[in-house]
Amino acid sequence: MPRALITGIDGQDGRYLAELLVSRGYETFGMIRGQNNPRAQIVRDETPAVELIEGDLQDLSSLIAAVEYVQPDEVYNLGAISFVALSFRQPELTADITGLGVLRMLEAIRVVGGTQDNRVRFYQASSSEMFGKVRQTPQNEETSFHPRSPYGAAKVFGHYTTVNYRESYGLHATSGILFNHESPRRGLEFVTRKVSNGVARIKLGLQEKITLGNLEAARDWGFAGDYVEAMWLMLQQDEPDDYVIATGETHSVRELLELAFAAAELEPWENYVDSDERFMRPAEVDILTGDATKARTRLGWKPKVSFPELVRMMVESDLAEEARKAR
Ligand code: F7E
Repeated sequence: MPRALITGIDGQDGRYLAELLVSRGYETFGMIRGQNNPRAQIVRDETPAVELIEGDLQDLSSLIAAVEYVQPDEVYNLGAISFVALSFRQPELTADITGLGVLRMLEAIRVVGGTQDNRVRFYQASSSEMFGKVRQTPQNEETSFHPRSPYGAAKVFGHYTTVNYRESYGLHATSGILFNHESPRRGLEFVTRKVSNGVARIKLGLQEKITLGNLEAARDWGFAGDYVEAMWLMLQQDEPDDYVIATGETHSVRELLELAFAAAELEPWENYVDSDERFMRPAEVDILTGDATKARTRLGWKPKVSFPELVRMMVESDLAEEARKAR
């Protein structure tokens, strides 16, 4: 039975990836931080076969202990401060967890001997936020980085550190540069879920308006369930590499609003949405479009869920969930 260790198992991607690995016969371990972390219960309920272990990306000795205990064939490093807006308010914490955390995880693997004969395969959750103020469109694996937030800068550090461990120690270290990916499991702080949840609550008479920031921002939004499949495929390759994972389609926050309100038959959306400075960022990533040709040709990966399907899935899920809570 192959053995996998996932950091950030209690996040959106960790939960989808845990389900995928368990269904493929992996003995799956998930790292949980903090004392009595309430999110651990969600993972236990969804994937009882997963063994949860304590550990923290800020604490190298805990990572060494985790790698020693699990003896993993594959490590997926998904743990991070992942909310870009928060990274402006807590830049040092973001650099420490999202950036240095990658270095610590790689060191733990090296110290425990995982670099010998490529014994451990490592996946780093890199991000399209590294492209930031984009140098070319669409963005692929060769596009230069220009991060626009402490989060983006920390991800660039993590990305190059992963490449460096591949080149220095021959570690099977792969970096997946994933564009935005969403689902009903997305945190309420991210724009897609803030909108789908707000639409559901307005429909049910629980809320009057949604207050957002920059409505002109545009993203290449895919479905998280499709994207964890790409992570797994990357680690099944003989050689480690970097891969962009994206749909190749870009939509604005306005288009998201149009589709989400239409899915609940609330129109026009302008009646229910405000924009407020509070939700603007000191520097913004205006538009992202990914070119996943390499993933398509080498991994045989392509997204299955379209943007309208994704938005409908999220609104329907929030409608059901909010109605259940209101009963
Ligand atoms: O913002 C704009 C906001 O917070 C998307 C993370 O998973 O994807 C995510 O980062 C856009 C931005 O995601 C609101 O200004 C407008 O332009 O949903 P988001 P993100 O910043 O793109 C990348 C790939 C990651 O790696 C990150 O970890 O929407 N926007 N009004 C708003 N965004 C939020 N959150 N809230 C608003 O009210």
